[in-house]
Amino acid sequence: MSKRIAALRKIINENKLDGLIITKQQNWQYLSGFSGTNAVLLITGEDNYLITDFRYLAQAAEEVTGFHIVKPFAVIEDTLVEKVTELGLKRLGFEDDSISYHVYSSYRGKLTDVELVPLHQAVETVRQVKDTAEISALRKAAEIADAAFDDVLKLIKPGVRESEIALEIEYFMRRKGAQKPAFDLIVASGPRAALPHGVATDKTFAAGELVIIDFGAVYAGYHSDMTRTVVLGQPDRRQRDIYELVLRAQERAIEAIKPGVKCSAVDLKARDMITVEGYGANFGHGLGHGVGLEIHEKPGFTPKDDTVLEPGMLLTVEPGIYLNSWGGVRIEDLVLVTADGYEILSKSPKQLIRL
Ligand SMILES: [Mn+2]
Repeated sequence: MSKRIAALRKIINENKLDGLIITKQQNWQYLSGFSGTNAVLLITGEDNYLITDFRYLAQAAEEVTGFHIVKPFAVIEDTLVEKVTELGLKRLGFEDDSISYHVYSSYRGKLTDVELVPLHQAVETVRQVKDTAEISALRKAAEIADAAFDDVLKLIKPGVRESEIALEIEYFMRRKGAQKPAFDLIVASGPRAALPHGVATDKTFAAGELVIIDFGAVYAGYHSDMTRTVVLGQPDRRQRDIYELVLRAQERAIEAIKPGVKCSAVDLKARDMITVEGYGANFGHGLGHGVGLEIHEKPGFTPKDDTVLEPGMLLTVEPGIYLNSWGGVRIEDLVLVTADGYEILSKSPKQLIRL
């Protein structure tokens, strides 16, 4: 039995369940290996079932081990009801934030003598700690992004559109083996750099502007995430000062990362430094987030997340300062928690690059 299934069995025992249904795509992929888009898993104390539809039967047979693959009669929800009834399960856990009210109501109506127990982020909590196979996929996703950044720098100059840079990065990453970009690429220049999530537009670059580029690759299902801020020409005093402050705050936070430290404490390392310099209100988001099968995962480097770091956790560290109509600076790395500290998986240079 895989470690991942063993962790689920533990959740089943702790909650005194007869079984657990998994309805979130990234969670069924994590547990079974199945990468299709329609499935439900039923994990009992003894056995594992994957129900998918006709389109995916051959794919499931190829990708999945350790599960009975169940052919549906009609829709997968009805097949699940049949299976639960056949196995005589009486207390069934479900994922409370990945099931629609419609589907829940249908189960409620059809499984009249089954107790449905909501579980919150149970598999997501297991997924916080990555194993070696996951880390190597994440490492590769970060490598592809680093290569794309190095490649695209020569194209960033006054008159070029943000969207051309986004397209070039995406094309490069896919040629290097990425399945797709990790999210809609952020290329935000000049005043638009004040938008923390400024997806690339048709705006053209102008001399003297800061440009925030935030992107990642998906490799074998796993996401990378990195941000660099560059300047077109010579930076002025304020651009230099804010860049240096964000960089120092980022490095200070990264240096605090090791097993046993609370996520909130790492956030505070960067936030304190930025606040002391008077820009606390201009850093309005968390310091970072977990990354894996999803671009945003547990845990988070936020003031409220007291999760204790463990080896194998992988998070971004991305402080930023944003000033309306002026622009912004963000620097983001992908950082793995190791047995005695940290390892930075994104390798692109962090000094202010002048183009
Ligand atoms: Mn990020």
